[in-house]
Amino acid sequence: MSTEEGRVVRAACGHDCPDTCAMEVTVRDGRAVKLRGAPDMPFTNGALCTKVAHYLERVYSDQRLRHPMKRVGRKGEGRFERISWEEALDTIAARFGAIAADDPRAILPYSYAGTMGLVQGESLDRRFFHRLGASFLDRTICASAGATGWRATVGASIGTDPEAVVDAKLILIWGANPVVSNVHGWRYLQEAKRRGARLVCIDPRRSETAARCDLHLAPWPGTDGALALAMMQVLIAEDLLDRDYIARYTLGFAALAERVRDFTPEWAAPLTGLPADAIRGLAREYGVASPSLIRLNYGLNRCAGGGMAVRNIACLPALTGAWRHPAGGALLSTSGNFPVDQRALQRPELYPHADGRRPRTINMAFIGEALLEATAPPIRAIHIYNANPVAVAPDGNRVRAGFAREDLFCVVHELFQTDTADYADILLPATSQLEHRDVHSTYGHLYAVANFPAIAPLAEAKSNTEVFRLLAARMGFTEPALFESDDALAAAAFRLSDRRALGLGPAALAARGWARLDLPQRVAPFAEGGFPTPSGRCEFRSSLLAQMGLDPLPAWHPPAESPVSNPALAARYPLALITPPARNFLNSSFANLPRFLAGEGGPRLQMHPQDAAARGLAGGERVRIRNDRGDFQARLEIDEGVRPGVVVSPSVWWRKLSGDGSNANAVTSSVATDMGGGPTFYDCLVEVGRA
Ligand SMILES: Nc1nc2c(c(=O)[nH]1)N[C@H]1C(S)=C(S)[C@@H](COP(=O)(O)OP(=O)(O)OC[C@H]3O[C@@H](n4cnc5c(=O)[nH]c(N)nc54)[C@H](O)[C@@H]3O)O[C@H]1N2
Ligand SMILES: Nc1nc2c(c(=O)[nH]1)N[C@H]1C(S)=C(S)[C@@H](COP(=O)(O)OP(=O)(O)OC[C@H]3O[C@@H](n4cnc5c(=O)[nH]c(N)nc54)[C@H](O)[C@@H]3O)O[C@H]1N2
Ligand SMILES: [Mo]
Repeated sequence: MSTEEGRVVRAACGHDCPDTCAMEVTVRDGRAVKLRGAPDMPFTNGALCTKVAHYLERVYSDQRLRHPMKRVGRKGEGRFERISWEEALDTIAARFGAIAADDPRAILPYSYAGTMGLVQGESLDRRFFHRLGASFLDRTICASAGATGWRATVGASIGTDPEAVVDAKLILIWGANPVVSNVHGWRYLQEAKRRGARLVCIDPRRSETAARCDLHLAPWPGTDGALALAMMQVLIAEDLLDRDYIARYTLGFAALAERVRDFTPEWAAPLTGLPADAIRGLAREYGVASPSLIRLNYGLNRCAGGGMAVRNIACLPALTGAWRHPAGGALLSTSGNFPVDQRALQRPELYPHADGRRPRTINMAFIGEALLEATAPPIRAIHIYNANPVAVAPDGNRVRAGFAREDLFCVVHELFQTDTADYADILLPATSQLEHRDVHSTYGHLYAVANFPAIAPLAEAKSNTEVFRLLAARMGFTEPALFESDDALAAAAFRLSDRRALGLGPAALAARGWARLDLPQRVAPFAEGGFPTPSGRCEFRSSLLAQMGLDPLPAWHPPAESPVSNPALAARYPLALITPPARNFLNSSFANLPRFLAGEGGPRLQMHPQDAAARGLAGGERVRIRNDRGDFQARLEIDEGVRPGVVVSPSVWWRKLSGDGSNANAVTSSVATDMGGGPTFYDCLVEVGRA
């Protein structure tokens, strides 16, 4: 396509966000001059968020890494010297080769969702590390607790069609902040509101979303599981049920009824900090409204009971039969609708199972511990791409200590010199989304989106796939799978034999840049059961959890750190800290660029006036937030919208740009969630004082 302004290239926003926008890039004389949301893509609807609307500032930032470098200073100091790609690749191949000769499991790939693309995110990189026999990485840092709780109940990451929600009459927005973290999804929720839906937000603070809802309930963090149990108790005790739906399409109702009998609103009130009447009122409203929708999100899975909380909530629409309606039910993620061909992309058979070694898996959420404590074998080399663990991983001071190990060989492949990049031995320049090929599924809607390179790689930047192809050659590997082109990888991304992928072939995607899954419009996925669980039913009694040795029934898993569950700790650190995404950042991405730093203005801590008065603190003061794990500083904002006892610090700041060399993850803990081995970012007691 071409206009008088230049050539128009189809692209996808690569960032970790449920909206996965389709974009159009206008290119003139080899330079991207304009970028906009694709007007023809229904979910994107021609609009981009506050960050990606300015994506060209990121692409052409003078902070971009332009050539490979090697470390000349101490680890973490961030002093580097330019080298050639030849030298960089030779150095990496030599080190990886020597370590692999001993035990390849001492090498660890570390990546997350810097780009969500199936090609640049999870294809050749996996093939390369499989062939090498490196340790596996369990990618748990965001969603694994909630995803497991959801899977145990519903079967797969499938829920209400986000475009169908406009006809809902009651919407519970639960542990989600779509105004900030799912803006395009928010448009549909707003449309529902315009058509008369009542919106209820369940969030410990009056978030940007809560402020726009009809009702805001502010529970203590990490107690949503108790709230959902009490709602079930009311629904069952007051017979606000769809008995026909329960009989036909669910498993274990009698056991569930028995289980929740004592979980009354009066039981949940002191745990959640919500009045029993408010809980009962919510349950009654939920029990009669139709269609009713729960938009939950991963905000509520970042606590010790996060898996069970999501599981308990996921039971609710099966009790009321809300799944019968296209606009009803619940939505956590849509990713399970996409027939992504992971075996074809990642080629697990390249792993040298014949060498007699047991594969070893490292949990990314606890990388600090792994670097400091893993034995058999210790981690001797780490290759980081699509991630910034020194800023985003919990218990950050331990993470830093792990990366500071002089004997650790650290490769970082990045667009920018992040906190993590400062610890690199070899630092490689990466391409932006406009400079490489990709194809995307998503977790927030039902469209696949293609990404074509609009411009040539800047300076000496190379894409992830290109680096792994070059490294494979340097290592002397010869398997053709290690050298496939990006187009070939993109073509392998979806199982085209799956009827849902009818329109996702490479030619179809290239033609328009995006395509909807071949599902009926406004589909109600579980209107007639068909849950992708082992029983085919919504499992109140979960066979998956039984198999994992966990309680097969909904249960109460308290937070690790709260006044009720840990009074001794709360005596020293009485405030619960949550650190949700800042509107101007995307995790730690964008948090180095002038526009977005100015937008945030500096690290902030929001506190209820009552808590501030008790500490003699005033708005605007610089405060220190601390616990036994560490501390960080922020400017205090007095905010009536925060639940007393809770403090909020929008995140994730780069440590080196925060003013005190620290950030919120200096205090977050390395306790794991009840399911899925996830981190517990929002399960964190602190005390706050003047800096
Ligand atoms: N602008 C922007 N958008 C983003 C991101 C970003 O960093 N910036 N990050 C992206 C990523 S990786 C993800 S995973 C998603 C995250 O987006 P969401 O899944 O929406 O999760 P959070 O923003 O972490 O939390 C949502 C809300 O949950 C609240 N919350 C915290 N603890 C609890 C709790 O225990 N119970 C309840 N009920 N609520 C709680 C928080 O105050 C917050 O307002 O957003 C994506 N979109
Ligand atoms: N305290 C606190 N901590 C959190 C959270 C929180 O809410 N509070 N949220 C957590 C969540 S939900 C998540 S998902 C994680 C996110 O953690 P990460 O996935 O590590 O996300 P980012 O911090 O955005 O870092 C991604 C990096 O990848 C780089 N990148 C982008 N594209 C490419 C590419 O094509 N190639 C290469 N080589 N690099 C690329 C970017 O420049 C960026 O520096 O953070 C978690 N940390
Ligand atoms: Mo995330």
